[in-house]
This record gives sequence, structure tokens and C-alpha cells, in this order.
Amino acid sequence: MQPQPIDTIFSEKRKKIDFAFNEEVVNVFSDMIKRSAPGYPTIIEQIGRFAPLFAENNSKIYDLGCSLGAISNALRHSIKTENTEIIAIDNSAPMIEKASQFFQLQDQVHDGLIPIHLKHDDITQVDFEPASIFVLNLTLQFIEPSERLALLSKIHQSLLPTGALFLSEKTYFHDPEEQAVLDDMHLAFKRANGYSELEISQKREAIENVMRIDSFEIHKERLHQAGFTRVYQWFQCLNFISIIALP
Ligand code: GEK
Repeated sequence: MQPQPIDTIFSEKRKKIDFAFNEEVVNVFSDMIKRSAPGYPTIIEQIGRFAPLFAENNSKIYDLGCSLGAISNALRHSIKTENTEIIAIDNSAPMIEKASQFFQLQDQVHDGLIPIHLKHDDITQVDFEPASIFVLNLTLQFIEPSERLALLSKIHQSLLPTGALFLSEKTYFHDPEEQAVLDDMHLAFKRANGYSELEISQKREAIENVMRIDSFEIHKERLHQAGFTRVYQWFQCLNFISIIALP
């Protein structure tokens, strides 16, 4: 196993450019997301545990904005249904390339995992097949806000009546005091994980135009508009939440 490269992208002063999931980011992505997103390992592990409650024989499972495939990997190890396939989609070519290498190696050493199909595509442009599970793990926040309802409606239409959507996001709070306290705690989380003030501020500036977050209330309202009847927040770690939405 190669040692995991450490994220030092914003450690030196650099010109402000919008954050992108390019080769530089993909190389350090595993380290970056664990050190920046509180609760990320727990969310991955728990979605893996809950997925068998909803997975159905003869259905698809979608991992949308799959990055390096952490969710797909957890689902592959927990779901044992028949004629089920994971479709993992990302619009970053280097992400899909690196994820493909990982799953090819995995298939060489593991028998009996459910098949996975990796696709380089834009999730707002893809037609979905009937599916028992959709996962949007920290992905919706990168979708143009005006396109979010259409995407969720399309997901709802393709979801089997016994299926589920797992939606995890960074969030904000309408109460300014709650927002300030949890934002400070998130800063403390990043400092404790070794990020300097320069890294934190440069990353913030780079990402502010591309990652536009919503509150839980906005997510809930939009999911209901998309047709979901039950929308529950099952996880929170500081300003990161995960929601389960049922048709
Ligand atoms: C994980 N789910 O490790 N179509 C497809 N992919 C997209 C689109 C789009 N329109 N927009 C953004 N992405 C992963 C983590 S990361 C979250 C998800 C983060 C992809 C983008 O290329 C990136 O790989 C992913 O969504 C967001 O569980 O970095 O904070």
C-alpha cells in the first residue's frame, strides 16, 4: 500500500482561483476530506450499515458525486442482494480514473462483492434506472442551487417505494449564535487536524463560489417538494449533517 499523500495545497500563499476537483486535489482527496469534514468516516461507515435495510434484488444503487468511491466501497461490503449493481458517477475525470484503479484491484482480491460501474458524467444530465438506494454524500452542495430541485425530483421518480435517499451536507443554522458557535468549533476541528490559518482562509476563499450550502430546513422543504414524504436528520457532527429521505 502506498502512504496516503497529505493535503498541503493551500499551505503556501497562492493566487485565488476557484476550487476544482482536479488532479492536484484528487491526489490528496482522502486526506483532505477526513481533515476537513467532521464526522466523514462515521457517515461512510453508518450508511454502509443502514443500506441493507433498503437494498432490493434486481435494482440499481447510485453513488452520486462518488469521488474516490468511499460510499460505494462501504455499500459493496454490506449489501448482499441479487442482481444489484452500484452505479457510481462523478464529473471529475481524475476522480473516476483513480476510483476505477481502486475497484479493479479490489475485484482482483475479493470475490462476491456486488458489481460496480463507474461513470464520468454530470449527475444533473444522467437518466436514472429504477433504484433502491441513492447516496448524495457531500455532493448536492456543489450542484447549482437552481438545479437541485430538478435533480432530487428525478431521484424521487426513480426510487422504488421501499427505497431511500441518503443526503449528507455541510450546513448552516438560521440562529446566528448557533451558526457562530458551530463555525468556531469547525475551525477548531481543522486546526486540530493540522491546518494552518493560511490554509484555512485560502481554502475558504477558493471554495466559496463553488460550494453553496443550505440549512436543514431548506433541504427538508426542497425534499418534500421533490416528492419525499419522510425526511429525517439521522446524523450531525458540528455543521455537517446527514439526512435520510423516504419516498
Ligand atoms: C465521498 N461522495 O467520498 N456531477 C457529478 N459529480 C459532481 C458534480 C456533478 N454535477 N458536481 C460535483 N461533483 C464523496 C465525496 S465530494 C465532497 C463527494 C467534497 C463531484 C465532485 O467532482 C466531487 O468528486 C464530489 O462531487 C464532491 O463520500 O469534496 O466536499
